[in-house]
Amino acid sequence: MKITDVSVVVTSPGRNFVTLKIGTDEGVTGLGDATLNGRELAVASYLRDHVVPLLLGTDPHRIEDTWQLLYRGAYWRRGPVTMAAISAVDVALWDIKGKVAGLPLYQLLGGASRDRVATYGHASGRDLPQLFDSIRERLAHGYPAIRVQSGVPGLHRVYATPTAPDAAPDPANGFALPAVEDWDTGAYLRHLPRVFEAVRAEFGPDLPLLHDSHHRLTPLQAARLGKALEPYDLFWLEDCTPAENQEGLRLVRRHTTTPLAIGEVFNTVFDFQTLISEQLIDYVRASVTHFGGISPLRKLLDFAAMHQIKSAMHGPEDVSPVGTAAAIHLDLAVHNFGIQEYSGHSPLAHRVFPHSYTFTDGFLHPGDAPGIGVDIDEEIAAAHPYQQSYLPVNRLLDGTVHDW
Ligand code: GCO
Ligand code: MG
Repeated sequence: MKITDVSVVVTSPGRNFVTLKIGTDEGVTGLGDATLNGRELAVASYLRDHVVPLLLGTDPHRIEDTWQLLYRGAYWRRGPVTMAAISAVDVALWDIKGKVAGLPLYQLLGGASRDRVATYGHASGRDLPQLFDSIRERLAHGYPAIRVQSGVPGLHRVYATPTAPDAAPDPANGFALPAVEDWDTGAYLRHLPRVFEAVRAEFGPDLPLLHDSHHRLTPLQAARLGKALEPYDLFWLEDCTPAENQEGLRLVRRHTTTPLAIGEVFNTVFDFQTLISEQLIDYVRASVTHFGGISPLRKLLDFAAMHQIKSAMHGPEDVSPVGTAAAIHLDLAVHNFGIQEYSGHSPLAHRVFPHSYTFTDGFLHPGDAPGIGVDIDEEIAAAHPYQQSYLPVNRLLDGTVHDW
């Protein structure tokens, strides 16, 4: 079997996605997700200009060899652009292998370890009434766990929450340039425990609640927040501090038993080496799309399993239905599954990417179509071309750039 044609489809059915399509001399094709939110065209070029020529004429069954060729053969290794490109190739080749075998991908990964995949959904509000309505709406969809994000008094644009009605016009004018959000760590640290006290009072002690600090705290501030949230028994506190400084989590761990989730921005096992070997985290947030694909992520999860650390794959809307499907197959198969983030996609995105996975009452299942079970409607995709779009940037009240 030989790879005979490879194409990169950049489309924007409501938001930008980059999809790799690999065709073979036996007519079997495979898809992979190469979407890197805000830097999509860099990955599309990395694939088109540097990877595609290396794939043509090769055997699509040699997944591990191709992965090692693309990782080591580039000389310059790691990084989000490189690893998103390699991920797309890896998943497309697993898709082909499943189709040739006539088996859904999870069967090639050892078969099902569970009947269905538990998810968590996003709830947010500028204030408590709005937040409570959002939690109720997620619960109505059946989500067994809820991520809670809140506005902060005095701030106008805060990550993952509605913009304040009295916010000044956005100088970025939509997403053509990065929107500028504002931040005050002290106000956030004082406010958040009160939010979770109110949420627990309203929704009771049992509902699994998650929160994402989105890389914004120092290790000491993260330790303080983790300790302050202990009475509210969070399922996890995510990205509590920029974890490139893996050793910084030692300080957090010394002060709090609030479970910690880290790693959506990481793309190789080395980014997790200390975090996992020293038991500094409880959940690995790496996604198939950004970590180099199925092949390396299953190895990472085996490493994590040695330390009773579980999976929690990144799954917002900017992981495409192709990347989502690949994740759900791995979720179903691995033993140390924790939870799957699932924001869903627009109806138009579902038309561009018809798929066999299902979302029912808060749980996902990949379906039993051969491979990853996703197709791409290139005609609809072509009707929705790429739109320049950036992630926001974050500034402190004195104007200093801060982690977003
Ligand atoms: C999450 C993430 C997202 C990211 C986004 C970046 O926990 O889902 O933090 O909100 O910010 O995916 O593209
Ligand atoms: Mg996050």
